[in-house]
Amino acid sequence: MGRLPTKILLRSLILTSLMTSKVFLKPALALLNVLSTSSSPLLNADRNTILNKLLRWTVYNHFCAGTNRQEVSKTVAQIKGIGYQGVILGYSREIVLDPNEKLTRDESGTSTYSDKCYETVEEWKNGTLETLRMVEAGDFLAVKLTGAGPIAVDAMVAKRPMPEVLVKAMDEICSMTDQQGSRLWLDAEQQVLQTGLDNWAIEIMRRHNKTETPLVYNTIQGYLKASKANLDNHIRLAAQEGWSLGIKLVRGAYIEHETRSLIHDAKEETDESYDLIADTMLCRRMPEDLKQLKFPNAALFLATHNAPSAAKAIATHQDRLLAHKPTVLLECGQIQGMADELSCELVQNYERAMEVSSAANISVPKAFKCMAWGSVAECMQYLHRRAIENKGAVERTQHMVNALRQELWRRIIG
Ligand SMILES: Cc1cc2nc3c(=O)[nH]c(=O)nc-3n(C[C@H](O)[C@H](O)[C@H](O)COP(=O)(O)OP(=O)(O)OC[C@H]3O[C@@H](n4cnc5c(N)ncnc54)[C@H](O)[C@@H]3O)c2cc1C
Ligand SMILES: *[C@@H]1O[C@H](CO)[C@@H](O)[C@H](O)[C@H]1NC(C)=O
Ligand SMILES: *[C@@H]1O[C@H](CO)[C@@H](O)[C@H](O)[C@H]1NC(C)=O
Ligand SMILES: CC(=O)N[C@H]1CO[C@H](CO)[C@@H](O)[C@@H]1O
Repeated sequence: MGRLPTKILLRSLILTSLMTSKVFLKPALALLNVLSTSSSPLLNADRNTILNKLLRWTVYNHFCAGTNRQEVSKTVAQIKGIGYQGVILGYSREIVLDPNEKLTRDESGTSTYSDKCYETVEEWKNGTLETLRMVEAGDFLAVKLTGAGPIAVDAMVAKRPMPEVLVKAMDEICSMTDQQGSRLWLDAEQQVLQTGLDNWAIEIMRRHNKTETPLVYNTIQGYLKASKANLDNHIRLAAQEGWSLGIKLVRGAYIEHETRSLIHDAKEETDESYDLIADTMLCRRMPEDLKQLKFPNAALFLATHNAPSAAKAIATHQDRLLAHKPTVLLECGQIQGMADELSCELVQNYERAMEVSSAANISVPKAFKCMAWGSVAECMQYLHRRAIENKGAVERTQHMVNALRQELWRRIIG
């Protein structure tokens, strides 16, 4: 952690320490919940300047990349200065439409989406393209398809094919991303949306698979009982149809809002599921009934703060490379403001490996930091989710505090 600027180190230490305290976390979570759902102007962080400043100095600056292009560029430069090989940037804005504005009736009396709904798709596309321009070649764009509003959400829930207006928007986003030398991933959502979203993600990968390394990644949530079968389905389609498969693997962030029976009963089972999916990709294992097919071109992005999971996957990847066995491209990433001790270790391992080897056959994965941008009010939902996540990982948060403390002490005496 010697790489972190002292200012960031201090802010992280204070905030992360507070987050290990139940006395602080409980009211803070309640407050964030109110702030992220209230429609009162007084509680709107973009209108109430005192609230805005307060949030910025505390949680916002710790977890978010900035409110405009200038601020985001500064954060991205700082992150890369620490040594990360790249960033993943997402736009936090979630457009909420007045239900009365959603539908209009045409002459025949059938209701269709209003112009406002189509404008929302365009606004979302513009915001996503603006986000893309804030990152560089080698970086990722995080795309949240639900941000496109009711036209997207309704079709996703009903598991209908992607509406034409969205297909066009995604084609434009994908081709701009490709031109820039970046890649993109689709964030995973709750189950009511995810089946539809998986189908769309497959459709998008099918259309934009042109290169050996995928341009588009879909997210698989290891906490779901059906996640391995879902992965196998992705592998089967990619192998049969000849497109390259990008998988971003997470455990899953919606346990508190999800139908509990869909999720593994115990944390240990989620851990096993996560490691099995990573292993399947890294060892290029075809599903049992498709052994005659060749494993598709594929890449794995390991999105986790769990050190044992990261260590296992990295070891498997390395063993295979050293034994000259085929594997897939592996990269790792953590969220800004979280698990810095793991991130810094990954960065250091990468740099050490670079010293003795060339980039062409380096056997250590690149390390990324994932962040969101948007106005303070726009980021409240995102911040609320981060706080919930910290509540569920007090032990690891304590681990991060210890590492930060040690580093601060080293600087004081050294
Ligand atoms: C770069 C990045 C991108 C991400 N993008 C997304 C995304 O698009 N969609 C999304 O949903 N999440 C996303 N996440 C969040 C992720 O799903 C996890 O919530 C978070 O990373 C914590 O899991 P962990 O792997 O770090 O490990 P840990 O902290 O070891 O695991 C915590 C996770 O285990 C699972 N779990 C906890 N208790 C139980 C239990 N009793 N039974 C079963 N399972 C349990 C839950 O999934 C919980 O989040 C992302 C995370 C990262 C780092
Ligand atoms: C989106 O961007 C285009 C081109 O910059 C602009 O003409 C259009 O007005 C924007 N639309 C919305 C809804 O912001
Ligand atoms: C790196 O690759 C080159 C050729 O591709 C090979 O000759 C060399 O042995 C490799 N180095 C390591 C450390 O694997
Ligand atoms: C279905 C499809 O378009 N498949 C193409 C995917 O890309 C490879 C090249 O990487 C082509 O050979 C396939 O025809």
